[in-house]
Amino acid sequence: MNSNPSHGFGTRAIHAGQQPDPSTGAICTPIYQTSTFVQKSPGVIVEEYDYSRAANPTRKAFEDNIASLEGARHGLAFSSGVAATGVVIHLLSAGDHVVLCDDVYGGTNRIFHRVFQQMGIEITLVDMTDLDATRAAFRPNTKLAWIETPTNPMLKVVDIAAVAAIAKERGAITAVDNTFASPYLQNPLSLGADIVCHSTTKYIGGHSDAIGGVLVTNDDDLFKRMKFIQLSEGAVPGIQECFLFLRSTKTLHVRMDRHCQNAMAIARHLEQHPKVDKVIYPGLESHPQHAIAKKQMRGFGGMITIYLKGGLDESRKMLEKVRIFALAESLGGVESLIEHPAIMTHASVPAEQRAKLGIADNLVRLSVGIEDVQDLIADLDQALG
Ligand code: P1T
Repeated sequence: MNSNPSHGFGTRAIHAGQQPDPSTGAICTPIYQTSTFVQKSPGVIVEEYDYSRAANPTRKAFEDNIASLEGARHGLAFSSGVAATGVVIHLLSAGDHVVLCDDVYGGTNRIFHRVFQQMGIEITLVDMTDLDATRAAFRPNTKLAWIETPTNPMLKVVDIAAVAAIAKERGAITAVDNTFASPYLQNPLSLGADIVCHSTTKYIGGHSDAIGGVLVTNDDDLFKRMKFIQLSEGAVPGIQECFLFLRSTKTLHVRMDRHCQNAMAIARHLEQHPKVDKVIYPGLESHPQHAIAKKQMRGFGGMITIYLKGGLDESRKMLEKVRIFALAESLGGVESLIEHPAIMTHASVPAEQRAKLGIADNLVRLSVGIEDVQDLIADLDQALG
């Protein structure tokens, strides 16, 4: 049982990074629940393992698996998506400049502006769907372009190849938060990005039962530097989490197909709904970057953002009435979730920026799960009714 880069996604999802346990034949990679590893003689270690903050076999299997799914040579796992994000920013030094996608997860916005800006990192927010504005945002000291696509929560689609080419020309690296697409739908390294980041809490974990993050890269030097930061800062995932993520990637392709199918049906339904003002979904022809989504994604994902007719009262009414959709932060699990970005996931984004982005009181975000779609549609209809 093994896997190589020429295998299809499903085969790699199930096999990459794993082989039967050599001592027992166990088909699943064991949970190596150990903090340390016995040495034969001082400094003489078995394989690469001396201490689990540095490396652990269950974590290594997950890191290799996710690297394979992104078409990368190297993978690194972290205790959360924001921990992974922080490691990329730690590649920079005071005085360096970042061109940051203007619409990103609230916690990403917060770590850039409220943790790293005060340490001397300079930041320019830009609407990366506007390539002229993006080009103009670069400065001589720009070291990093941070893309999120599709964006959270406005589902803007950024042309990864175009922005990565601009960054390269200007001597900066490009990192892409690929959480909303998952490696099944989009592989930014193949489009010129240097680093891919995921919150594995979302589609990769897929069951809303674990928090984690990963970084992958093909660049040996970036890998060495990020591995050093992983070791030095120690924001590594627990071993049980690594096992859960490794178990979950085996069904990622099957789950994502259903997420995409359900989301498309719901987006089309809501487009016709009298209580809905506007539906934002990259798979709809009405989406302003639909052509880019078609070019760089293999499917349009499970996230939908809608504007209701009305304001906060109408949003509250709907969000309190859902029965199958659960009112909760997060996304990407098998169960459908719904939330209010302005009050919940993006409350930490300054009100002025929220207003600029369109994160209004009548904006509602859906994470469409893999339940039966007719039940989901009926639930939304009764909640809107
Ligand atoms: O929650 P954590 O695993 O630390 O991941 C942070 C993160 C990073 N990137 C994106 C695109 C994200 O959406 C998130 C987390 N997002 C939510 C919790 C949310 O409800 O949007």
